[in-house]
Amino acid sequence: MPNPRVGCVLVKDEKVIGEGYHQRAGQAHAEINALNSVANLNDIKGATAYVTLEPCSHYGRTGPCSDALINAGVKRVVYAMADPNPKVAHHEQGSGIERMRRAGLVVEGPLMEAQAEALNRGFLHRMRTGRPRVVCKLAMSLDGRTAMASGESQWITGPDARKEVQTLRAQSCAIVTGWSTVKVDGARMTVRSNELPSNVAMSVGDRQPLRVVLDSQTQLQGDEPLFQAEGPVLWVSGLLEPVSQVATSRSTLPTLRSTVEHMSVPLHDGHINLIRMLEELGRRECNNVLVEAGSTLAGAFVQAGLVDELRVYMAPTLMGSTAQPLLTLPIASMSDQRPLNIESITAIGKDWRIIAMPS
Ligand code: AOF
Ligand code: ZN
Repeated sequence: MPNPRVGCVLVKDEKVIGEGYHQRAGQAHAEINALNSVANLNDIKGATAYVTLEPCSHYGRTGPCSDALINAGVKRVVYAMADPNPKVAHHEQGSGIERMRRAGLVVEGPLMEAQAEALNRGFLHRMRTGRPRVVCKLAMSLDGRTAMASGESQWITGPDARKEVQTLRAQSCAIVTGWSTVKVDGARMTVRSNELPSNVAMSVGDRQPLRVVLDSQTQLQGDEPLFQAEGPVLWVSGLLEPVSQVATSRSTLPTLRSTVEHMSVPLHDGHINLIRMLEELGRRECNNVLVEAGSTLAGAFVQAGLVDELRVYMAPTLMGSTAQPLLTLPIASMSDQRPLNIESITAIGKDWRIIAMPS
C-alpha cells in the first residue's frame, strides 16, 4: 500500500531468464527487480517482458519502468492491463505503452485483464474515482438479524469467521465504524496479529490499519477502548454551531494519544457526508476501506451507493423478530429493490460467507 501488486517475468528463447515483483512502495518496481535478477545483461537483449500492469512512464518514488525496459534492450512487452493512474495514463510524454511503441518495441495487451483487475481492486478503484473501494462486512443470523433490540450482538458468528475478519482488517487501509459500535460494543477494531494466518502476519507485519470513527454528534468521550488501543485513529465529528461552541466542546476532550487525530466536518442534515469522508481517505492514498458498523451506518453506506462489496457472514441461528435487521435501509416498493450479484457463497466453519456486489 498504496501501490498496486505487480509482477514481471522476462523470457528469452522460450526460457524464463528473470522475474521480479514490486514489494513495497518506495522500492523498485516489478520490472526493475526482474531486470536486476538477470545475471548476464546481454541475455536481456531481444527478450520479452510479461507484466501484470502497464510499465509506468512517470518519475515517482522510482524512475519510469518503460524507459528501463527500452534501455535494457527488451524487444517485446506483453501487459495484462493498462495503468489507470493519471500520472501514467495522461503523462505528457505519453503512457508507458506509447513510449515503448515509439521506441520500436512490440507491445501487446491487454491479456488476462480480469485476473489482473482482481489483483488490485482497491488501487484501481481509487485511481478511477479518487475514493477507496468499500467492503461492508456484516454478520447476521439465518433470519437476517444482526443485533438484539437491546443492541447486544456478540457473538453471532463462530471463531473461524471472526478469524477471517481479522485478515480482512489486516488487508484494509482503513476500517470505518460508527460511534455506537465503539461505545456500546466497546469495539477496538484492531488487528490481533496472533489471530492471523502466518502468511498474512508476515506480509502485514505489525501495521495497524487507520481506524475511522464517525461520530457526528460527538457522543464519544475519547477514552473508549478503541482510542486506547495501539494504532492510528481518525475521529470524525460534526462541527457544532456556532463555531465558538467548538472550542468549548474541544476543551472537554481528554488528552488523546498522539496517534489519534480529531477532525470536525460540516454536517449535512445532521450526518457526516460519506462521499467527502471517502474522498479524504482517497487523498490519504487509502485503497481499501472496510466498513464494520451497525445497521444504521452500514445502511447509510448502502443507501448512498458507496458499497462496492457486501460480505455477509450468516450464522446457523435464529435471533427472532424483535432483533434488528441487517441494514437500516427503508425501501417502500419492489421497484426500489437493490439487486445484487452473488460472487460466492463459502462455508466458513459453521457459518456461511456470502460475497455480493451491487449489480
Ligand atoms: C510499474 N511497475 O511494479 C508498479 C507500478 O510512487 P512510485 O514511483 O512507486 O509509483 C507508483 C505508481 O506506479 C502506482 O501508482 C502505479 O501507477 C505504478 N505502479 N508500475 O510500472 C510496478 N508497482
Ligand atoms: Zn514502474
